[in-house]
Amino acid sequence: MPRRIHPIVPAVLGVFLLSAMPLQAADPEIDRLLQAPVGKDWVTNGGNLTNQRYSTLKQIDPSNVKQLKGAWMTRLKGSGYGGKYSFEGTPLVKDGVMYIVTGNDDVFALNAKTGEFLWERWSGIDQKLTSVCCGWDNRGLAMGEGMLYLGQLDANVVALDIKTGKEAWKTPIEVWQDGYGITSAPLYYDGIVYSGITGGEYGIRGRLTALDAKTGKILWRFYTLPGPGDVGGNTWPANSDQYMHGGAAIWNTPALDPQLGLVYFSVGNCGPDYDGTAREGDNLFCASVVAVNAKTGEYAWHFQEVHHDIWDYDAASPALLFDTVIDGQPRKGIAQAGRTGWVYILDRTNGKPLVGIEERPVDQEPRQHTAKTQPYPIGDAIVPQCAKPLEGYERYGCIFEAFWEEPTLVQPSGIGGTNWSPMSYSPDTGNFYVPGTIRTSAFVRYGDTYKKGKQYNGGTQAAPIGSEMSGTWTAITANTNKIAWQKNIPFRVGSGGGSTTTAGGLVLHGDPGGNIQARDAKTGELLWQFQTGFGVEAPPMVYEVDGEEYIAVAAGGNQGVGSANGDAVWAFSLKGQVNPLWPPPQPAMIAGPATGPIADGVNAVKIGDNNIEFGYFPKRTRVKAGTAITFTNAGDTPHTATSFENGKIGAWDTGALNSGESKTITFDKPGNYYYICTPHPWMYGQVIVE
Ligand SMILES: [Cu+2]
Repeated sequence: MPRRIHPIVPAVLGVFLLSAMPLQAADPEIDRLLQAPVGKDWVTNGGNLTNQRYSTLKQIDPSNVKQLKGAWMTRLKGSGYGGKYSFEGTPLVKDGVMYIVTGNDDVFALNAKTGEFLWERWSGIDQKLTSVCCGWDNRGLAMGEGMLYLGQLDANVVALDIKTGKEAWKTPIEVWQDGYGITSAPLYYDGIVYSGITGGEYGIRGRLTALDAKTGKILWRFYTLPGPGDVGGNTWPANSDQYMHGGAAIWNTPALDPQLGLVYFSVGNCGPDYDGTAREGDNLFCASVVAVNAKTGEYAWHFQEVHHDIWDYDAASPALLFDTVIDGQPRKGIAQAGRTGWVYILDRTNGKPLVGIEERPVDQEPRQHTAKTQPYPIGDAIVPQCAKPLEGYERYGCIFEAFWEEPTLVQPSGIGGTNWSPMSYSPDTGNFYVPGTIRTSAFVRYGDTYKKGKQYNGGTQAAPIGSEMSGTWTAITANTNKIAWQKNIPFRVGSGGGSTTTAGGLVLHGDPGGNIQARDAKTGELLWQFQTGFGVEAPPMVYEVDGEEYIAVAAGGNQGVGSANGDAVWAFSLKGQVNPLWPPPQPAMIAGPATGPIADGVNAVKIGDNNIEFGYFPKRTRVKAGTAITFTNAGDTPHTATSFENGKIGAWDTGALNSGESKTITFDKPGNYYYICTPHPWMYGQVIVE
């Protein structure tokens, strides 16, 4: 029987014991690729265990990148093709075969040289899930032991035979009806599959789950919300079960250091998102980077980026491991790009800041139990961190500005900064390549009661009608946390596809307007772009077949950004012959419903119709004074139509409408009435009353 490591053995000793044992890896080849620099194959979501998304291939470089054309483009038979989906998966490639998962959790194997279908596995997932907070998506796959691994929106982890796509095992790690789901790509290493979990908007108890790769048996769970007596348990109110509903989801693939024996992951927002009244304390491990023993799940260290989060400031982007030199000393680093707009750079042996992070006093709101101080990394933020004044709004401020029930403008919004999107790291330049969103939110608190499986937000945050939204691409130098270069761009990419970088000296990334783009890693200069025909909101990856280098990316839009939906995978090479497509409709750069046609005299508004889920139809309607308008939820998840006037909400409100429910509101006075959906505050509608 294998020796069981007693939980009180410190992590560092546990590692010693493990490395002293002569272990036979379950899949030596995949384990070797996972620990090596990425070359011909790309076998895990972040490229290898570091999540650096750095490829050593260099056939394509700044001198020839302009010649790139499509080698092939394959439409995935309508999988994930509908307005409720986002296409966020990174393809994996091994031995000339590409594997890709769509927002419907369907998996396809393609010939990586030609794009031809080899097999397909349709998830058959329940189309009536009510636990999907923010669009149907899946960020990718893992592989090992002759299987592919994926997490599904219905909270199952599934293993497929890599040769046929046939299901090998399926393990529910939770119950979707209770608000749980999986959007992250799992990580495979040394016989274990690691999976995150979603539900930060549903009052879940977040965790990392480790499963036996062969059988799917759950080996251990590390709860991101500690109970009484656990490390961090004293950061929740005593004699309260609030920690059981505090969110702290894991959106992304962990990173893993085999030498240190630690697995690292970023942890999402606290629940209820915008209401801190019932959760006095720092609320670990919300908005944190956490390290645990990779074999046992024992706590090793944590770093909290936002104490007592009330702004939805998740740590959502994947944690990234890198090595650097500071003051002449080689250091083992870990970095995470937060929604706050900062990159947090830490020592991965102990979680202590590597460049420097200061605790500074911040604005206070006693009713929210705001933390007295917040961590301010030394260095540069990748987006502005102060909201501009706006007519109609009395309260505005910088990051960590506290709020109560009066609308308060804060930038970055809770969307980021950097949202789920991965940054990349080039050991050649020593830079991180960080996607950023510039967007201001009007935060309001209103309180909520926990009900199992229901949205549990306690407030909302919509961007003011007419406010500008854009983005940045920034190179941040890893050993100084300073900007090496920065480019302002028209679209929000902080929740877009993130970046990938190469030894050829390129930074590759998508664009919500439909292009895949290549920049010079040293200068940020845009060297090449190619119109794919759909919003590119997934991370590119790089591989080689028969001596030829390819760049591949999924192109299928993002419902939160409003970029064009699709079901395409593109691969590019220097010998490619396929030409670009026409540009799709562009996503909004101004918040609100104020584009598109006005429906005259329409007194019935459907919510979530046509498989779009997160929208109103019509978005704008014009009626005579005294008209009663009926709002009907034709979607699957509960929605509201809630009045939104200069950030104030609820002058009129349908309340939460379940699927099929309606509510009628009579508009007596002429005027212009904007509204939002409070749990999905990127949904806007407008009623013009004459
Ligand atoms: Cu909604």
